[in-house]
Amino acid sequence: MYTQALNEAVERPRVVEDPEKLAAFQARIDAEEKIEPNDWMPEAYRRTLIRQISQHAHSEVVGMLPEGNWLTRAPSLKRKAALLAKIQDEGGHGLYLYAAAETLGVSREELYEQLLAGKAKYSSIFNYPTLTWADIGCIGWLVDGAAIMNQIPLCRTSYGPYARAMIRICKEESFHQRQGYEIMLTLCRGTPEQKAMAQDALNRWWWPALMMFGPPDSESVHTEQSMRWKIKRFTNDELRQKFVDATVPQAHYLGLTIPDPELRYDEATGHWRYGKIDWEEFKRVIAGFGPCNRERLEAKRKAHEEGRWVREAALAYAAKQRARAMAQKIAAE
Ligand code: FAQ
Repeated sequence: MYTQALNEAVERPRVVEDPEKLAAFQARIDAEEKIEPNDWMPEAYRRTLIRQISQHAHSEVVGMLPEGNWLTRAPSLKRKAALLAKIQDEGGHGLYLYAAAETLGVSREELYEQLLAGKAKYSSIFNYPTLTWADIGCIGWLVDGAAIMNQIPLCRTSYGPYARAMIRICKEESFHQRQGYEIMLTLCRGTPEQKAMAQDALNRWWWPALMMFGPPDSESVHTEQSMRWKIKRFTNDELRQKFVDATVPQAHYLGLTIPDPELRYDEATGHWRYGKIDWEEFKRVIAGFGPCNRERLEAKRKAHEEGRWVREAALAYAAKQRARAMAQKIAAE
């Protein structure tokens, strides 16, 4: 489950590319031109994008589940409305991203089947449980915060449809981050029990949030090539450091303690230095053995099955409309 290196169904035979075309392609990338769906592109560039964009889309739709857990228990109508809107946004992000992936010659159904079969990856972070209301604050503050740090540079990614999708997504993620931080602020200014709940959530989400940026650069198999193609603009470690630098002062403002005894400010570089990340835990989670991997995929499969009649009804309705339009056209001729 959840261990496949690359979506099997979208893997194409390795091709030997024409060196002249490759050089011209790289020159376009170097000149900061956007690559569009009908442009020539190396097969490996196309595969890399399908892999990254589909994993990203899957993350958005699986990411709806941990928050969905708190919809019926949000502490007020206002909180419930905001959470509902946020979760709907994530569904929309999935939609834009699947649509961007489709421009590369793969169908949304094919990609979704890969997810349901447990063969496609999605972000490790969504395999952790949401135990208290403070977890909803932490998801907005830290998970959306990490997502924005990673996604702002993707607005300048070299593939046009992905870059354009990311612009809208980032605007919405920014609202998500603020609603999460505001929940944390309210809890931290509340009763001692509420503040303790906020600290407990931070303790559980901090390290998984750092893992969202992917393995360290020394172990990242795709970074070098993706940077050359300007799909990625920063390495995993660079973005992780930016996130830590931005987030530590926010935790201090909340009066919370980052659960890292080795965290210290490095005057010489102006960066917050953090302790060792448990990469064994990361590997376990992406291999399918995180706390909620099984639950997440089961929920997605159940929703897909329960939505079957809606898809069938929509297709039947569209077919009926087409037949009617055709009959009217014939009658008019
Ligand atoms: N979890 O060589 P690299 C969100 C995999 S959206 C699982 O460094 P790359 C919104 C990686 O796929 C969050 N797997 O790979 C929201 C690769 O496996 P493969 C998602 C991970 O692609 C908020 C292998 O490890 N965001 O949160 C993870 O150059 C709140 C080697 O890694 C995106 O997808 C991980 N954390 O860099 C929704 C952003 N990290 O394919 C709801 C776009 C790495 O060879 C609520 N993606 N892996 O089998 C990216 O920027 C990149 O794909 C990285 C990984 C940076 C994630």
